[in-house]
Amino acid sequence: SNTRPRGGFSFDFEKYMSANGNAVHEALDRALPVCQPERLNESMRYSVLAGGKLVRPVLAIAACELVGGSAAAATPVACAVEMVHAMSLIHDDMPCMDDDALRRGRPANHVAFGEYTALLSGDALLALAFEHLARGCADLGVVPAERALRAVAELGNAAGAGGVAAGQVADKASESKPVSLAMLEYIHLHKTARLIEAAAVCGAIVGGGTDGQIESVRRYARSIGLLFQVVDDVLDVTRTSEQLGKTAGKDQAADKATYPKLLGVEQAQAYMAELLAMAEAELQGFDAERAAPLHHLARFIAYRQN
Ligand code: GRG
Repeated sequence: SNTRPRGGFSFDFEKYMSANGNAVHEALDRALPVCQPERLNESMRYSVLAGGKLVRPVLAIAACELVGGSAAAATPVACAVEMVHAMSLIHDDMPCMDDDALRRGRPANHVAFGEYTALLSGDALLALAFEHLARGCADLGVVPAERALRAVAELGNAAGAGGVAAGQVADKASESKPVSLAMLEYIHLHKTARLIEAAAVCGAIVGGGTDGQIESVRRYARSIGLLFQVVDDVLDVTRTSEQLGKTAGKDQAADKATYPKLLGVEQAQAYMAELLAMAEAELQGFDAERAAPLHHLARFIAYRQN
């Protein structure tokens, strides 16, 4: 996806994703050393270091660069957000939640390490996220303390009762019940979009963005976060059987509310286009070259095929 837009510069999105993804992977590897207690640390490393697409960390870096910050300044935020994401997946797969034995094509954390270790490695990852964010910003010396504190507060709100945990409670509580479009939107805005939003917002905060820039980034990320979920729902209906074979087991429970079920496939697809347009509109006020990664990321989410 090498494109040469109006500005005359070229931008290679795949290269951007893999270069930044590799850097984040190395930083996460350093943040999670193999140490005592061995089993707990192994369990934490198992879920953080294996196979995630690292969309949230790359988004944090891109938002930081959008407002003129360096990728290095965003690295603690990028790692912290991925730790929160990984712990949410560990807990999500546990028997008291979705009870999934597989994650990213291999045994879920509680299957590989046992239930209490999975629960505790999730807890430890949530704590480490904030330790790492605070310590990482302090050690770097390029993020003013006031900005680091704002990022800590943003991530805390996103993970907790104002965000992911709230979305998950609402999701569980509405299982096997009729779900309104407003409730479906509430669930996805909290369970999925809020952490994506926090990744971008924290990136823009540590990058030195103005309040106006940070709020534009927030609206951009909220739209792509919701888009991520609508696309997921639509792919679930439109995926060909050949693609289904590759992702067997990923299709949703028959009784789960989805956008295509509530809106119909065509209207759900129209909503996807609307969310993409809303996201890209937020980037208009920024330097085109610096905004290129975020344009590509939005389209990557909108046009993915599985
Ligand atoms: C965060 C404090 C706290 C508690 C967790 C279990 C729970 C409460 C929430 C569930 C959150 C959840 C599983 C949301 C779905 C998020 C989602 C869209 C995951 C898939 O994201 P990808 O595709 O995954 O980025 P990879 O595997 O690429 O990392």
